[in-house]
Amino acid sequence: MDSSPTWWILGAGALGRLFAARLTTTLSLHLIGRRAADSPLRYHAPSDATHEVDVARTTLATQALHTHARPALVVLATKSHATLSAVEELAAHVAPQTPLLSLQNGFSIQPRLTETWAGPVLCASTTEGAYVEGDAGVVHAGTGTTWVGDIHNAWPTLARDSVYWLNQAGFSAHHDAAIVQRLWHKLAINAAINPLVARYRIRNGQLRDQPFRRMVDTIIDEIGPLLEGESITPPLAGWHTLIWEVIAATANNRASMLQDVLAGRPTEREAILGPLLVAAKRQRRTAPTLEALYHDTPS
Ligand code: KPL
Repeated sequence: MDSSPTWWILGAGALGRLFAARLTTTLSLHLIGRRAADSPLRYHAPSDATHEVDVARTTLATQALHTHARPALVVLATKSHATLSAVEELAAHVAPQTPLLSLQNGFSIQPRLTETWAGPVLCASTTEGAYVEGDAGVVHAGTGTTWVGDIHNAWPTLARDSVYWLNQAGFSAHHDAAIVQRLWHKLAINAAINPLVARYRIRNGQLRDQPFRRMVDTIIDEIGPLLEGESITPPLAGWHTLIWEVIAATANNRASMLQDVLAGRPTEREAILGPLLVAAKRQRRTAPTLEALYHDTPS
């Protein structure tokens, strides 16, 4: 294994900063955002300790980036809707075969990148929780697990290498040969939680109260058969148990879509609800609850 490969992280939001703060301890790492900065990242660990971490923060156009080694892998940490344009811009700066690791939510960008990017496209599904604090801070709100694989299971060695470096950096990461299942399960969780909490501006745990509880159950009743129609295996304990367990575990969270709405940013409506509506159409099923949710969610 390469003693210290160079990785770039594209996107300096919460996950980009979190991955950068940890990976910079074991890799040669560049965090690429819209602005370059000299100041260190402030990493607020789950233990409550705050560390100043020296991370090279730069932009794609920065000369400093070009004097360094080309990346062995680029982690895509942009929001789903910003990823295609970011990758188009990236293409001018890296070798065409450079492996990508997509951290995006939903199941929209991953198949598109897999079809169009010349090099390997790995996908990750992570339950790490983080939010940004100011220009240079990231709060690691909850430790989780990260699974890495690729849609056609064509790059198991590369996926395992990436997992190795993630674990070296202190994450709990695993290779998943069935990452597509994992991504759809996460999509189901996000679809049942994010649009409702964003619309009603509530924390995840408040979904346990009426009238939200009933709304969540109705959404799950519609999502389950749709996913099974896409050959997605239901979780062992069933969709309701999986989703209510996540709601309980993240009760105090402001979900990412609520954070986006509160900050006036675009939401991931397309990436999360879009694939479900496409599946409904493909399967010739009606999905009135998801249709309504889509229309009531800001884009
Ligand atoms: O992934 C999440 C998100 O905020 O996007 C959940 C699981 C809903 C936790 O907040």
